[in-house]
Formats: sequence, C-alpha cells, structure tokens
Amino acid sequence: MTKIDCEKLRQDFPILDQLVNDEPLVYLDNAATTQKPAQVLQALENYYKTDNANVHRGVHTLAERATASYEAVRQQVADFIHANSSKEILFTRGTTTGLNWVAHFAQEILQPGDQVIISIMEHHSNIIPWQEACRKTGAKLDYVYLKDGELDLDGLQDLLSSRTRFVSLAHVSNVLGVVNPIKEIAQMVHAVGAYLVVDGAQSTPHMAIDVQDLDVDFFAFSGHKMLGPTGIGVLYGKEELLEIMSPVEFGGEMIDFVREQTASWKELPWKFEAGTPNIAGVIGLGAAIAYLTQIGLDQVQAHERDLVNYLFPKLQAIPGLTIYGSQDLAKRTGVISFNLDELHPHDVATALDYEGVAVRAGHHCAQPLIHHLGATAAARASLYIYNTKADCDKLVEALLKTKEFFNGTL
Ligand code: C6P
Repeated sequence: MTKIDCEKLRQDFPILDQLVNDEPLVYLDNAATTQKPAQVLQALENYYKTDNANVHRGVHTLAERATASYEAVRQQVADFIHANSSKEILFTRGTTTGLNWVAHFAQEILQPGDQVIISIMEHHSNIIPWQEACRKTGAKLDYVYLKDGELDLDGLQDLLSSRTRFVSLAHVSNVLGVVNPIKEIAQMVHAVGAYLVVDGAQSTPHMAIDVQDLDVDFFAFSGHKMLGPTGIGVLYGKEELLEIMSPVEFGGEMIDFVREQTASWKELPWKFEAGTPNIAGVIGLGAAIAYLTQIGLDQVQAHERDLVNYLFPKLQAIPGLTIYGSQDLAKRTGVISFNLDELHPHDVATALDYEGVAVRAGHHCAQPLIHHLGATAAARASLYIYNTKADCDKLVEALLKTKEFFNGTL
C-alpha cells in the first residue's frame, strides 16, 4: 500500500497555503467541512465554461453533454459505495435531506405503538426527523446509549422487538469519532424485520463503503465532507424500498404525465429529483470521488489512523484535558472532541485560532449527546488527508499555550 505523500498532496489544496493571524493555517475542522482540491475547483469551472445546460430536458449538444456528465456521476457514486445499481443513488442537498426523506417514508409506514430506535450519539439531522415521524404517527422513539464511550450493542439488542420498524444510526459519530459496527447491527436489526438507516456523513469520506456488504437499507452522506462542493449529497436506498417510497418533493423533472387533477412519476431514481438539480454540485462530487479513489480509501484510512495514533497520546498527556469517547484507537476515526480544564471551548477555539489552528467548538449539532456526557459544549479537532504530524504538534503546542495563558488569569 503506497502511503499518502502529504507534501505533494497539499499542493492540490491552495487554501491551506495561507497565514491566519500571522501563523500558517492548520485546518482541523474537517468534520464540519473539508477543503477542496484544485481538481474539484477545475471541474466546476470547466462545467460552467464549456457544458452548462439544464439536464434531462434539452436535445441540444450542451444539454446532452451536461446530462451525460450528471448521470455518469450517478454511476460513479454507485461504484464508489458498491450499490447494486445507479437507480439506488438519489442526489440530495446533503445528509440532512437524505435522512429527512427516509423519515418521511417512515411516516407512511409507522403505526401507533411501533418503535423507532436511534442512539444518543446522533447528529440533530438523525434525531429531529425521527422525532417528527414519531410525533405524527404515534410511534415511540427509543435511544441506545453508550458503554465505554461506544454504542451499547447489548442495549440495542434489549430494545429490538417485533414492534421495531426503523433503526437509524450514525456510522461514525461526529463528536466521539467512534465507528459503529454497522454490519453486525444490520444482522440484529433485520432479525426483527426492521429497516436499518445509516448516517454516513462522517464515514464515507474516511473509509471504503460497501452498502451491499454492510447490508444497510438506506445510507446518506454529504459531498462537502469528502472534498466536494456544499449543497450536494447522496441518499442510497435498496431498489425495492425506493420503489415503494413516495417522492417527497413534486414539480418538474420527476413526472411522466401531468393532467389537471393527477400526475404520474418517472421511474427510479428520477422520481425523487424534482426541479433543476444541483448539476455543478454533482459534477464537483464526481471530481471529488475521482480524487479520493485515485488515492485509495484504504490509504486515506491508514493515513488518518497514523495521525490519530500519534496525536491521541499527546493529547492524553496534557493535564486537565478530557477526551470524549472510546480510548480504543482501533475503533476511532480522526475526530477528537475534548475539553480543557474549566475553560469554555469557545475560548479554547478562539485561543487556538490566534495560533492559526482551526477547530470547532460548541454542541456540534448533537445536544443530547453533549448533555449525556455531562458537558455543555466541547472543542473538536478533526483530521483529513492533508493533515500532517506537524499539524498535530501545532495543536498540542497551541493547547499548552492556551492552558498556560488562561491558568495565569483564572
Ligand atoms: N456535521 C459537524 O460539524 P449536512 O449538514 O446535511 O451536510 O450533514 C449533517 C450531518 C449529519 N450527520 C452527521 C454525523 C454529521 O456530522 C453532519 C454534519 C457537521 O459535525 C456540521 S453540523
């Protein structure tokens, strides 16, 4: 396996080459959104410069070129996540939209007394759509909690019953960085006849995904967290489920025939894509997938693992620094959330920014988890392919400086 040549790869990311507060930028907010390589920026520019036209409508050359490029990316996505067919790939605005669409489908199925299971480590995008679906149908929303900073699989097993209709879980938590054993969970969920929905926002950018091997029913992710543009995402669904699922949005593009009182839908996947889609976003996503595929997802994962193995003990050695989630590094990705002494994480993040280090601070759109951890907020460093051990050293050095500065004033 060829290791990532970070020095060389960083040349593709012009944004990284800048000073922030007179310090070289160390970008460690990749779980929020990643930077875009020149290849993605170029693909967007080329599309608008040479091919821009609406898709699936025109017969002129530009329209056919735009449509061909758009649909080629659908196949590329299907190959990337090992879907059975490109019919199973729906373009969305992002993970949030995908999860909302599935929860909308759930509203058509759920009966009073049915059960939906999610976990305490979910992002709000995988909580609120289910709260709404349960509120509207009279179904019950139950939570799986944590054991040793990981998902409590025994707790999940105890909750599963013949009334369980949907289980919706993050593949990787955006706060704890822990990887949930989705393949094993799929067996447990299917054994009671329920559907498994997976929020792949924090896994797809960082590891090879095979939706058939995982045997998930639905899988949602966002382009902007994997080097692609914002505003584009994917919802994968097993074909037989997408066939019975109703469209969520109605309008142009998604219809076959419209009469005064009725309309009929196009076949999969187009029945879900009402209106002019984010064509440039799809093209950019295709370029991002090509970039990641060329590196190899195994190399991406190995690089991040290397960084985590290097950084984690250094963070653990900082007195007063609390790291959330499992201490078992084999089960973690490059997302590390922490608090330092009694300092507010916003102060920590601001102090780090003075040193050029970009981290996120707050509740990370996971308030139930933050509350469950007994915190009000946390700081979070999240790594990606262009981060180096020098970036990790800079984070540690900046944290020590922050500690020294505030302890002097506490
Ligand atoms: N998390 C973070 O800083 P969208 O916004 O639709 O692209 O992704 C939503 C989402 C869903 N699930 C998980 C696990 C996520 O991490 C996110 C986005 C960002 O953690 C922004 S809040």
